[in-house]
Amino acid sequence: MSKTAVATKHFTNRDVSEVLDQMADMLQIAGANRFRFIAFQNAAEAIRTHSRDVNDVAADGGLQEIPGIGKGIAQDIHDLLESGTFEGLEALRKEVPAGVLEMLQIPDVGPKTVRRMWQELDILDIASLKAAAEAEQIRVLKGFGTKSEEKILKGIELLAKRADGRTPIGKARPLAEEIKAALIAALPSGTIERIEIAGSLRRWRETIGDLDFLVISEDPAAVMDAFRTLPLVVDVIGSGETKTSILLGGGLQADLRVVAKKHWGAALQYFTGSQGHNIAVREIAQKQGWSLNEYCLTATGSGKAAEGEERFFEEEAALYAFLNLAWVPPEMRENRGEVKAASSDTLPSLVQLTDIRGELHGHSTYSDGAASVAEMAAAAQARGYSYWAICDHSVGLGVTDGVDAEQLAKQAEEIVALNQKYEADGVEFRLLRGIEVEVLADGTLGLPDEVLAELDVVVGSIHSGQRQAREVITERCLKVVRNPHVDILGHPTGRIIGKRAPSDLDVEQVLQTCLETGTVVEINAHPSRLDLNDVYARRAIELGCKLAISSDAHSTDGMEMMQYGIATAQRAWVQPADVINTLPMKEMLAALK
Ligand code: DGT
Ligand code: CA
Ligand code: CA
Ligand code: ZN
Repeated sequence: MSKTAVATKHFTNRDVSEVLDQMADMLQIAGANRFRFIAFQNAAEAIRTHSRDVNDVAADGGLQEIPGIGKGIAQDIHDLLESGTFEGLEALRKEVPAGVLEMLQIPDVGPKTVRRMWQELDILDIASLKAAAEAEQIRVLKGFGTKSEEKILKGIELLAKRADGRTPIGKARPLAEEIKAALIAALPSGTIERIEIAGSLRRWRETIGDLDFLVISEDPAAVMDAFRTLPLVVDVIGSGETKTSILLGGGLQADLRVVAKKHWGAALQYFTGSQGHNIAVREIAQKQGWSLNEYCLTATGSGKAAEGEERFFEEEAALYAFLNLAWVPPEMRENRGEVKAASSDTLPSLVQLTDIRGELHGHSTYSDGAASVAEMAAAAQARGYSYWAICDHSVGLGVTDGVDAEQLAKQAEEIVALNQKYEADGVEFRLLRGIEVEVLADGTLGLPDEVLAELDVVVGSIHSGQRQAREVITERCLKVVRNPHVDILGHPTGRIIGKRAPSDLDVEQVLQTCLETGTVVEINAHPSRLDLNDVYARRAIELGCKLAISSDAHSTDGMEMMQYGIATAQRAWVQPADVINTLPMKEMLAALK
C-alpha cells in the first residue's frame, strides 16, 4: 500500500527509519553516488536510536541537531511526517520495482549486480534471477561468467537458510564466545596471538546482524582452515587468505579477519563501528590532515606530515589519542554525540558492573523461580552484593502461581531468620522483602495497598493485556506509577526481543510521571527484555529519572545476566549516580518512595 493513501498516519521513529532505509536501498540500486545512500543509512540509524519522538523534534525544528541528519534529509522527514511521503521517495518508488529491491538481500550480490540484472536482463525478482542463473543466461553479460552464476545461486540458497532479520544478543553473545573458545582450542597454542569480537556485538547492540572476529596470527591459513571447519559451521560463504565468512546453524553469519599486529588498533576501531561513529571519527582525522582506513592513518598533505606518510597503531586507544580524542567505550559508538564529547573530554564516566551493590528484582521458588530464598541469597553474596530483594510474582498473574499475603508473611519469616543469621555472623549482607506486583487489566494491583506498605521494595509490572490501545495501556501504566507504594516500574514496555513488540506505551508521558512521583524505572537486564532499552533509558536520565538495573533472576545463574543490563545502561550514557542499586543499602532505601 502506498504511504500517500495513509497521509494522516502517525509515524514512529521506527517507521521513519524504515522509510529512510528503504530510500538508501533504492538509491543504491538506482546507482546514486555512495555518499547519498550512506547519508540515508545513517539518518535511518540516527532516527531509529534517537531518544525523543521524531514528531516532537520536528515540531521544535530540531531535526538537524541530531547527529547524522543533514538539511536535505531533515526536510524529507518533515514532508514525510506531514504528508506521508516525500518527493525523492515517490520518484524512487516509481523507478525501482519492489522485487528488484528484494534482490539486494542476497548475500554477496551487490547493488551494481542487481542493477544490471534488472536493466540488462529485465529480471524483476529473486525467483526470475534464480531461473536465469539456472538457465545459464547470466554468463552472456559482459563481466559475468559461470562463476557469477554459481555465486548468485549460492547466495539465493544462503538467503533461504539465513535467519531472517537479526539475532537477539542473548543468543549471539554465547555463540560468539563459544566460537572464540573453539577456535583457540582447535589451533596449536600461540597460533592466535590476539582475538577480539568486534562489530555490533562489541557495542552490545540488542540485536546482531552478523558476528565479526578480528585476529592477529602469523599463520592466517591455519586460522582460516580452523574457522571453516568448526563443528558449528553449516556452510562456508566465502574464504580467502585473510577473510572467511561462515554460516552457523540457526542462520547467523560470522566473519573472521586476520590482521597484522601493526594494523590492530585501526582495524579494531574500524570493524567495531558503528559506521556512523567511524564516519564521524574520519571527519576529525580529515580536519587534522589524515585519512583513516582499517589499516592506518595516511597524511593527506593538508597537515604538518608529508603527503603519504603513515601512522600505525597497535592499540585502539593510541589511535584515538593521536586524533586528540578520548577513547570511546564501544557501547557508546553509535554517533549519538560521543565523538564530540570525546573531542572535548566530556564523555560521561559510565556505570560499571562493579558499581552494582545489590539487586531489586528477582524470584524464588515462592513463585516461578528455580532456587530457594536461601540459595538466591547465597548466589547474591557470591557476586559481592550487599543486599538482594526477593520480588516474587504476586497473585493476579494467570500463568504462574503468584504469592498472596499469607505466603508473603511466611516468606518474611524466612527472610528475617536469614538476616538474623547474617547479623550474628557479622556478614554484611541483607535480604530485602519485596514483590513484583501484578497489574490487572484496569491498572489496579494484584495485592492491596496495606500488604504492599509492609514491604521494602515494590516492583510494579505489566504481564498481560500488552496489546491494549495506546491510551488504555498508558493510563494503566500511569496508575501504577502514581501508586504511592510502587517504588519501581518493572520492564516498562513488555517487549521480548525478536518475539513480542513493545506495548504501544506513551513512554515519554510515563517517564515524566515517574520523575514527578519519584518512581524508579527499571532496566530489566534479561537479554531477551533489555527494557527500558538504551534509547528510552537515555531519555529517562535526560529527564532526571532514577534507574534500577535488575537481572530479574529466576535462578542463581540468572544473576549473570546483569552484564547485559549494564551494557544497555552504558549504551544510554548512564552514570553510577543515575542508578539506585549502586548505592549502599540505607541510601538506596531512602531513595525509594
Ligand atoms: P550488524 O552486523 O548489522 O549487527 O552491525 P555491525 O556494526 O557489526 O556491521 P557489519 O558487520 O556490517 O560491519 C562491522 C563494522 O565494520 C561496522 O560497524 C563498521 C565497519 N564497516 C563495515 N562496512 C563498512 C563500510 O562500508 N563503511 C564504513 N565506514 N565502515 C564499515
Ligand atoms: Ca556485524
Ligand atoms: Ca560483518
Ligand atoms: Zn520478574
